[in-house]
Amino acid sequence: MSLFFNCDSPSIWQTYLSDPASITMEGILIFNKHLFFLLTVIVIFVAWLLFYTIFYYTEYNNEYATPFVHSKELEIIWTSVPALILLLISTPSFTLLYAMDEISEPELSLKILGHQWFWSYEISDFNSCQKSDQNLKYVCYMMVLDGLPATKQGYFRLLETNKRVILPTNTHLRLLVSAADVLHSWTVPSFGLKVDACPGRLNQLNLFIKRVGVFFGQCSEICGVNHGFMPIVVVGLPTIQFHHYIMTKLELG
Ligand SMILES: [Cu+2]
Repeated sequence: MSLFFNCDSPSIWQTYLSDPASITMEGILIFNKHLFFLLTVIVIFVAWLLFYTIFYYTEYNNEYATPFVHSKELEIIWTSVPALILLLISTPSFTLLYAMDEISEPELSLKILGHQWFWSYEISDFNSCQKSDQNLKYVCYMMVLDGLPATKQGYFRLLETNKRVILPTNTHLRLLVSAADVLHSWTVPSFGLKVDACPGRLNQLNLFIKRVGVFFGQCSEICGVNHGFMPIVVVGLPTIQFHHYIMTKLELG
């Protein structure tokens, strides 16, 4: 099976957000549309007001200045209307924020550790992991394409890693993020996730991948000279295939 199906890599001159692959990202997209609508209405209204004032209140049209200097009603309106608009924005914003923090019963935990300049991952939720050293621990470095043969040049430049993180779809996942040296940030736009990896601190995230695919991300906290060269690749597999992968990895099957 090719792992290149439905690639969610960024495209050239991409200006819009990535296609959502998690509930969080779907929420972010809906909120983004909501904000964009409000923003467009406000920009059109303010621009109209500005041009109207410039064209109709020039000294050519109005020789004598009016004695109008103050209006209490106007003050009340232009204070309360923006306040109401902010209230209108805050409701879905807080809903989304608290929905992201919602702790569900995770079926799997992935430990993510940022290093200068690579990511290391660990899955140790399986009984056999405790009994032996057969746990799923691996290190993901960026793949340098320059030296590869022509047949393998189809990989994404600066986005591919030597190993891909394999996670099940339609499963509640918990991500535990930390760093070994300096600040990093584990970011995958398709999941709507971005969490700082701080040394000495453990950050927790919830993830529910809704569809199969290959998702790309990059470190998003400046962490040194090779900050731009520590990408993240996550493969979302159907649960049954994920189980098969685990069984083969742990030599249980
Ligand atoms: Cu970095």
